[in-house]
Amino acid sequence: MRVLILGGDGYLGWPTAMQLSALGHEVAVVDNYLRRNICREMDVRPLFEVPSLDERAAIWKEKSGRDVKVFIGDLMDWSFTAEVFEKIKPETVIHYAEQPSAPYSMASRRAATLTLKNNLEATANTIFAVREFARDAHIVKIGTMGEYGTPNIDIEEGWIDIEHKGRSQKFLYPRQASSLYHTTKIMDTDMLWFYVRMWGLRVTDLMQGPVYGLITDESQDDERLFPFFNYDELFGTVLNRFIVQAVVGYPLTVYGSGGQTRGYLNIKDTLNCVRLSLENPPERPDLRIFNQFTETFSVNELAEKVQRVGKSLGLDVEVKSVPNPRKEAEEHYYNPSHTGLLDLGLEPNFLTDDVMAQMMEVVMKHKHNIYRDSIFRGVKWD
Ligand code: USQ
Repeated sequence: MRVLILGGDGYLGWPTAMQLSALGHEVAVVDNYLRRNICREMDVRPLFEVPSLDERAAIWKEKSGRDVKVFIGDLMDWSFTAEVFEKIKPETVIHYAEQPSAPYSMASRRAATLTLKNNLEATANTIFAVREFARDAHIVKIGTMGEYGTPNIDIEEGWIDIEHKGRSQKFLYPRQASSLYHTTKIMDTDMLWFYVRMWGLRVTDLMQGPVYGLITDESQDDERLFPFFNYDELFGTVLNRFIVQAVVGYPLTVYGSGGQTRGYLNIKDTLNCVRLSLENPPERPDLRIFNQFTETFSVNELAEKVQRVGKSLGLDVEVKSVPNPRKEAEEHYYNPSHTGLLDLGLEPNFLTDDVMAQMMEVVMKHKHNIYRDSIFRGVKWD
């Protein structure tokens, strides 16, 4: 299949490109290095240097013999977007090309408008380019479980049947996010649903929880192919942060009371969920939604696990509650369904002690790179 990955430089984009390329798909990647630039601007760094996309494609070619085409440019620029889509004529478009940090989106007016503009315009241009150059393409879009927030009722997989005054209809499940970043993902979903109705697109919107991990099958024997691994407050997801904090002797930063519960998944499962969606496309027109996570944990449960596994490796891990910089429920009901991807054949990689110990061992090798000042910045939501 001809696959175009938007946001191919990111934490998930590059590992996805390698996996699909290894499976024999024709893969092209697009990126404008937004994440690299924001990291530089905000003075945060991933755990290890990541070669440029062209360099990574060359390393991958040398190892696998396979080509990944690279396009560097901005999807907010229509002429660039049109040129890429016209050249590649993708059968599947995987759309990761978003400013992905909730804390960054809350940091300033400039960060907020950048997030809004980038995320909505890149999505709009993708939709228009599909209509113009790849009419039948399947769009696989990364959404977020954060679109739903933490409602006091069970979370369904994207849709809910409402009965009202004796009549009924299926609607998008109610969404109420707790950051501007998450809100742009709600807007993306609404936009995609609008154009599914107008133009008959076929879309899979993957409501993903926080991802952890850094090794995938294609990168395990070559660190030059590892993805970005951020542990700073802006771009690091909570478990990746806790692993680094444990290694460097920084007390684990549990925000508030630590009862915040989310659905988590291993980076290997992100790749498998995206691959399963690509291999099993919906018929046109459809907005198919899957909830993409494998297990739920509270922040306290994650901290307790990291502390226990850290101790078994001889690390002295302290857990410390810090005042929550975010506005979010710290104790809440959370029961989201997630059967769609399991039905397609997902075999989850669960968060075992071995998985955490393996992550800690890799991080220990790079301990000298850890930049303590970036671990906690206290970007306030209000
Ligand atoms: N948290 C802590 N301590 C920390 C960092 C986070 O207690 O040092 C808490 C947060 O307050 C939150 C939970 O851990 O309650 C998860 O935070 P996170 O930073 O791992 O995840 P989040 O900001 O919600 O965003 C991440 C990804 C985003 C994705 C989202 C899925 O960066 O791209 O959309 O996870 S979800 O959270 O389900 O919306």
